[in-house]
Amino acid sequence: MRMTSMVAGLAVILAACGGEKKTEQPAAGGESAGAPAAAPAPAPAAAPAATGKTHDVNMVLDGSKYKYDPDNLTIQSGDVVRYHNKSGGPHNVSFWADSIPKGAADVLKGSMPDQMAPLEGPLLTEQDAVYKVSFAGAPAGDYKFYCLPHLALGMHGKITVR
Ligand SMILES: [Cu+2]
Repeated sequence: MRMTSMVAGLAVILAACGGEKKTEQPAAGGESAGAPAAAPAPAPAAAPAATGKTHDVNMVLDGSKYKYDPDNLTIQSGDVVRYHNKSGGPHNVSFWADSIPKGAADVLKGSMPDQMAPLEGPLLTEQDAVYKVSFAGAPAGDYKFYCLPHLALGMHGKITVR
């Protein structure tokens, strides 16, 4: 009896593994069963859409300490990070060009709105203003960033893309 269920269990696992397939095709339409897909809108190759989770990072003045909270997080390529101007602003998000993976600068160029300079996000002055950075298509590795007005005061952080 025992043996039988073990074997059955194994078979299920094997089937699950064998059946796995990485489909990167965007599920366009969905209704077009049968009809040969007449080449719908081609997917834009330049800026892949963010498909993953959203992470929140607060930019705060905590006592006399300016910081990102959290200042260290791990995300997946395809995720989005939202930076919130909570207190002690203006704050911004700037990435060090030499502290991001190869190829990341090109991705961030397209996924950081309103850059003041390459890899330098705008200053957020309004309370609760949000700055969104998409990591769609971002290569894996560490992305170190800092707040331009508060770098000297130690306001910096790190995102690890897996
Ligand atoms: Cu700041």
